[in-house]
Amino acid sequence: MKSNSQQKFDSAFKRDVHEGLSTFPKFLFSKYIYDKKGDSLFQDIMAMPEYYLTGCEFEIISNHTKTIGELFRDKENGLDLIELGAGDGKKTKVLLKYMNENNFNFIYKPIDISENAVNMLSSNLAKEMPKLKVDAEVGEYFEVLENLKKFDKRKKVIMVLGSNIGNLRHPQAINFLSKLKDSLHTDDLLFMGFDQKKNPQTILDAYNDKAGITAAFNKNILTRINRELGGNFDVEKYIHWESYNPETGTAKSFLVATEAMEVEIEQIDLKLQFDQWESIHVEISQKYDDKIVTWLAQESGLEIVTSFTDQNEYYKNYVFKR
Ligand code: AVI
Repeated sequence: MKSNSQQKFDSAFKRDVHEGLSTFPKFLFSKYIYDKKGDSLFQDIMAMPEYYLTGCEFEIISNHTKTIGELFRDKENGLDLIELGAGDGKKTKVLLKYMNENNFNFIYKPIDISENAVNMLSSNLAKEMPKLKVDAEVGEYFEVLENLKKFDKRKKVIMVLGSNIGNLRHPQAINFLSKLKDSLHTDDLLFMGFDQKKNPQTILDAYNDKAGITAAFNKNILTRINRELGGNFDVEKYIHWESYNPETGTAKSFLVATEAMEVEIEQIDLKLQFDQWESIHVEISQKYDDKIVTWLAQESGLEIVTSFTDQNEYYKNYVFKR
């Protein structure tokens, strides 16, 4: 077998899995949870009573539809409404409906890494709002950001909902926000959801539901490695473990080996040894407050225009400009 540095992989998935599992402590990137099964488990998570994020953002958008919509409006040339990580579009539809009914001249451009999600959303919108102009795209955020440059002709509003930014560490989040800033012109806006710091128990419950849906969601990454990379993880022998640090606002999820095990992943030529209780770090879900968001904005060259919150102040949507 070649040494790590000499090994060449024909996909980012192979390279990342090899790197993450050859390192100590072991880690995997949460974006790889999302295959067809992962998408469907995430839909189930969003419908769980413990996962308050979706309901809070829906409440915010529903209670402030007009104010948000009118911030987006451009009377002269219309606008392009670009949504990164659109998912099922449930929350966005409230805004789309308002904009449609109030004669906004706009194109809705949903972008998601999941082809499945994009196809479902497009056919859904075609049925529910036949007059809406939709131009959907499948892709990774950063690749798509490059393509955004072609939307330079008129006002552009970029939306990133669901506190998706929370799955990035602060340096990556600043990098992401900076790239978004680079694609904004003076009148363009960025509308983004940030889950807020709150009672740590509420956060732990959201990521550690009793029905075990979040556990199944995280373990899906091992199932995917087994299926796509010829791995032999005994998935049942790992438990899902959630932690939340109220000082930093970081929720972290781990998969923990309940016994010492050997694992082989054929396609990346990797033999692994797990000690009993050894962990794989799978995901971070960062929680924010105004101080952190203000700092992130400053570091990225963005200015906060305004923000909207729900009754419990669990969640906030911020509007930024460059
Ligand atoms: C997509 N992302 C913002 C979710 C979150 O809250 O971090 C993913 C998730 N992981 C477990 N539950 C939900």
